[in-house]
Amino acid sequence: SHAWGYGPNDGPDHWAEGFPIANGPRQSPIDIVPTQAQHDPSLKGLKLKYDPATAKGILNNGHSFQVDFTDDDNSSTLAGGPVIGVYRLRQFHFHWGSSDDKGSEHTIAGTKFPCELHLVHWNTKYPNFGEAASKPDGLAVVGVFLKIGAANPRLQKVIDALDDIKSKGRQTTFANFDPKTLLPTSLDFWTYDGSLTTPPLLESVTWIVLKDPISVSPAQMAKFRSLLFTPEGESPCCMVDNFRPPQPLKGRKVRASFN
Ligand code: BO1
Ligand code: ZN
Repeated sequence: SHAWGYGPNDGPDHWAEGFPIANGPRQSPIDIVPTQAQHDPSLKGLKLKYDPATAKGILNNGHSFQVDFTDDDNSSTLAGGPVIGVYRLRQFHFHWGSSDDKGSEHTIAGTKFPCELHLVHWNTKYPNFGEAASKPDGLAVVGVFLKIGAANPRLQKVIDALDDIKSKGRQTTFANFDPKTLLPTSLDFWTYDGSLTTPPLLESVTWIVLKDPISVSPAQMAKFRSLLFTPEGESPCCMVDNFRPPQPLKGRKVRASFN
């Protein structure tokens, strides 16, 4: 079957069996080597416009947890940066490790962070997320690293919802939340053409990886790690190490918005 996960028998090394694009030319994540990135002064500033009223729900999908947004109008959008046109926010989610020395998907010159936030947007030149997800310019994902430090009060509303979605398939309402509050002060970024980092691994993502991390405390990370990959009634398996490692660059260029 094509059931996939992060374990020894269904993890990233097995994904190509069901999803041969896993070995394609523009897979994500990658190791970003800042000295190899080219500053591109023609890149525009990122324009993020998020309406807290579009936050809808929070779901444990068995691979991560995601906060979903209504995307039936342009209330919450990304424009500028490397993209042409307007992209709508669909959801955000995280990837993290079992310990603080791993967990991010992108790495910076080999440095791993304990967690990475992904804000997932789709190009409004297509009718919906599903159609956009198969187009080369269909999706734009903003990646934000988390580093261990002070407790992040802007994460607390998300973290306090996790008790209610411990197991796979659980969901609850999540209203009135502005994801812009999760971003660092500087919107300096690297950008490259890549893919979804989970099956179906579609090569449809313009990646926008922010240079500066946000903080998360050890206690906050512990709450992420107390989620379960498993549904109620199965032997509990903690949701940790839900990241794909860096993939071959295969001649792609990474551009920087900053010097
Ligand atoms: S990621 O940001 O590259 N880690 C990523 C990976 C997979 C998805 C999204 C972002 N998957 C898609 C699912 C769709 C779902 C959509 C929005 O996320 O394939 O079925 O509708 O939640
Ligand atoms: Zn992701």
